[in-house]
Amino acid sequence: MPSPAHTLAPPSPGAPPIAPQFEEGTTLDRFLLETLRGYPEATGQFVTLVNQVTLAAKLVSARVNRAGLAGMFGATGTMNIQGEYVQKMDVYANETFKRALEHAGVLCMIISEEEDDAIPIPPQFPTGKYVFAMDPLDGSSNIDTNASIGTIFAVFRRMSESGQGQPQDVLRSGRDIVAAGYIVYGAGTVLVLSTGRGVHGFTLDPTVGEFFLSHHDIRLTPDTRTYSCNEAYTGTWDPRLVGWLAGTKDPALGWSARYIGSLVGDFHRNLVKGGVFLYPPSKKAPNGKLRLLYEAFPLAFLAEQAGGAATDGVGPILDRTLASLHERTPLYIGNKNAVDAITRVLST
Ligand code: P6P
Repeated sequence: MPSPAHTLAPPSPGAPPIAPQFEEGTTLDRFLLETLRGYPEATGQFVTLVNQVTLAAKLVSARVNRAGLAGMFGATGTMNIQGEYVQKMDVYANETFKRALEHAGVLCMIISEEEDDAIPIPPQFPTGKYVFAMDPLDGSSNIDTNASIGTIFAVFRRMSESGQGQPQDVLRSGRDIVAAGYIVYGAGTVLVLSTGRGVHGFTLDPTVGEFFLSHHDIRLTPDTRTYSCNEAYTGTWDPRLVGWLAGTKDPALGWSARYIGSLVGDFHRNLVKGGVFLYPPSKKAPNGKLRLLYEAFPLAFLAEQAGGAATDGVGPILDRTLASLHERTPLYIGNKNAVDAITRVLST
């Protein structure tokens, strides 16, 4: 009989779900079932969605871990809409997530960094109530160096009534996101997820094929003394930002720099240990390099859920409304006081 600490009493009508306390070794399935028990409207479609995401994550993780042996290093020779050379692993990850998701009857459309247009649900499968936007394998150019890479995703509840998703289902405000997460394929494979009640990390035990709760309620403290950016581009940055960066060089302040050049790896380190990540506009990327829908939006959702912040230099990323599927944005994200300081510098 589970102890009272691990069994959610149904919340009184109108009360928010009680944040359950979980012991280590809790599986992702149990975490979802017990957490979502507090959502009377939960229909099980979300649990199904997450289960299919974790299936795809296990398959991609296994392939990433032996990419060098499976001939999966390197590029395919083709270029995607982003003007980037598509890596073999990008194609594998994109196909694996699509195949895992499209038949589950929980989505009305999928948007992928790897595909120009929104992906409809094949006619032989039922549609569902969610929209799934993903970067199936961000940072994949780093795979040949064994650096951490990852899958990033955001989930919206559809606006249209039924059938295939419509443009209004995805051209949305970041505030409409109902869940977001990423899977980082590194020394271990870790799924970090938020459904709007905090941020939690689950580590894959490949010997049993289960994700187990490993990071309960990840929090970002207000301050940090770590920054992540590609300093080689500061020559084309806004001078006010160059001034902020120069200020971190004061030895009395004790700042340090950490930058992998793989967004999920950089963000995960900053989420777990603290840090502010900057990808400003530059001559090479006048609107910033990172994509709003399936990179900045989901990571901003996680950052805010963890007590941090994310802006485009003007205002909160989540206040933005998507105008086109693959639009880019500047991104400043991490511990709140550092993000606020950068935003202030850019507003004076
Ligand atoms: P740069 C990887 O190509 C990526 O899209 C992100 O994962 C990463 O944060 C960024 O580009 C790195 O860009 O210009 O520093 O190589």
